[in-house]
Amino acid sequence: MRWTAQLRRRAAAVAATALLGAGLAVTTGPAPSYAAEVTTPAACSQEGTIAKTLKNGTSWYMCWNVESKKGLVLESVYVKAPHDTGYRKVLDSLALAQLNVPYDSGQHLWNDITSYGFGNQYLQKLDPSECPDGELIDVDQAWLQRSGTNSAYVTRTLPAICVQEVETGLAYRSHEQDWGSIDDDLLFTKQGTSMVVSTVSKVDWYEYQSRYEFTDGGVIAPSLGATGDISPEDFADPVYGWPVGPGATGAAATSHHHNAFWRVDFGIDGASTQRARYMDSTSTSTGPRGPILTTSTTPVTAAVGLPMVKRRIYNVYAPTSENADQHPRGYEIVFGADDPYEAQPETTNQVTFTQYNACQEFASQNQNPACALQSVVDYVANSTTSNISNPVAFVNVGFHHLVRDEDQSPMPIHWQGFELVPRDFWSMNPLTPTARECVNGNPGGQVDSTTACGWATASDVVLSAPSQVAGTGTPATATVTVEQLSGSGTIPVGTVSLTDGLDLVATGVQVGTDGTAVVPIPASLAAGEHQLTAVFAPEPGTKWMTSASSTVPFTVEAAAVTASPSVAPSASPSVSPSATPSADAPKATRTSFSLAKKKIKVKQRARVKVSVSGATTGTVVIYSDGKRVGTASLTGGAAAVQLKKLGVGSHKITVTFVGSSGALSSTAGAKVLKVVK
Ligand SMILES: [Cu+2]
Repeated sequence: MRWTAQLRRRAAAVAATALLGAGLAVTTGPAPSYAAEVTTPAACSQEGTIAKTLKNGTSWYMCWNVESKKGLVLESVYVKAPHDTGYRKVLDSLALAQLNVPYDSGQHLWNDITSYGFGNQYLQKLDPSECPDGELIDVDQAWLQRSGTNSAYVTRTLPAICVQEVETGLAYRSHEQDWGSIDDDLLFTKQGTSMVVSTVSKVDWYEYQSRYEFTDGGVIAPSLGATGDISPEDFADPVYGWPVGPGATGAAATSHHHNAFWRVDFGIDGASTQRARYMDSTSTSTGPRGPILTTSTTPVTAAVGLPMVKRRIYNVYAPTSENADQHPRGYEIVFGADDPYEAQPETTNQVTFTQYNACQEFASQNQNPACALQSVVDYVANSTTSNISNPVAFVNVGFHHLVRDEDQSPMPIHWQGFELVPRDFWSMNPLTPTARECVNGNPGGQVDSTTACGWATASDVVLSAPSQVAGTGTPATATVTVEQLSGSGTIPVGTVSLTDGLDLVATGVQVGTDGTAVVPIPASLAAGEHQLTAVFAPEPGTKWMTSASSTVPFTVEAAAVTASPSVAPSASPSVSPSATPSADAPKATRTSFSLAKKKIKVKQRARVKVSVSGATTGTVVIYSDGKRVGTASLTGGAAAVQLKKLGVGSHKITVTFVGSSGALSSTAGAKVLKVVK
């Protein structure tokens, strides 16, 4: 599924490139006043690179390193949205800066990062089962291990970083439906994914997952998950905690805070000047139906510690880097659940902004000798800057752990973290579908992409055969149907291209007045498996919009080798001429389908469920009275299809499975669909 989506995107990109090459007009937005976009980010000077293009087309690129105290450090974090031509930098670096754990009894106060660390012996080897569908990255380590008066130089390599793409559910949904109507119309919906980069470190009884999520919507979400076991050294009077053993008065596990700090060194678009500010929305008076909130912006010019305030947004932006709407690109710091610990000065503030200073690496007990043992409080007190231009945020997320019975061995993981959310980094949702790209500013009512952006199309492709022999005299053809989805046109005007992954197979075939184009598959197509996609490119100047078909497999068999005269007639007689190579004969299939409703209204679109036994993938085509009204790709031998709108009357619906190299085609007999006014 994932690869299919990528191929489709690539296909569309190739078609777009082909159009540019042909010198056709392409409209673009106003040029940004500043562009630090790069085709490929600079190679990593640190240990390695993490780069991934997510299912919806958003790409992330960054360098990683594991340091003895901080553990995983991510540097030079770049993002590229599907419609972007290049990458832009978001962060210079991102890492944990402290994990401060004071116990409520006052008996213990740990600083897990600076006193122990997430690297060295604390970094855990990950089992492949901990990184499902992901990639484990080996980390080379070297450190001096002290044990009493002895010390030994330890080197080891262990799989310790997991990089995964995970499902995140609904990314967006917008249904072009009239108010109060239950009729289906254009639906824009997408399921999202994220790249997750994580490590596990074990510090005494607790085990921590350090997790960084990078969503296809451009969000970066650092978080820390605590699991392992509760501290056996911290059982005391129930007034400081909660009983977790039998009975009400037994030993109680002492409550404690987990005060996690991250150091975020912003690098918005690589700009030399960045600014920090925060926006507060406060209630000042009451309007006729509810309170009035006004939003004020406060620039951060000097280093400052800022306490948690409701409805406050912290924002770092690059004044010279503007998006297509002439708004400065930036990111904001967004908090979910946060319970800051205010009993010590360095954990009181939620965000501490400072001017970048290389020696300020940790939020407290700083380990860099140039500003040894300092904390965020000292950074603010010692700062002389009154014009911050390279902001670093120390972000503090607190979690007060009042231990539960359920927190016993192994303790379920509990999370704390925050999000770095793009604020005007793009002028639109980075996943905006083409048909919504023109919706910018006040939509002026219910969004109607039919009139706002152009006329949506859908492309389908059916191959005349699932395969051909290389160099054949009678190549197979691809019949491409371009269907109008919205707008007041009738037959889409433009040309059709056929792509195979990144390769253009055929191009420039005009769509006929019947809405179809027959594209010959070149006889020269190389032997092997191909994944063909049809892409409709509208005639410039029309309101039609581009669309790509789903991908269909196509096999090109190698041409038979002509008998060479040098083959001696004495060829071993033991080879039976009837011994044909065991090419699997295509399997017979059986197609069946059901109509969701036997009777629908003329404004509605019928739905059909198709199942094909004997095939799991391939294309099915739905006909009404012999005319194509829908196609779909099978998933696991089944497909659900929404048909084109049909005229009033009775229609004979049939379904054909097109067949593939491994499965023969089959057709299901007619069912009657009634369409009424
Ligand atoms: Cu805890």
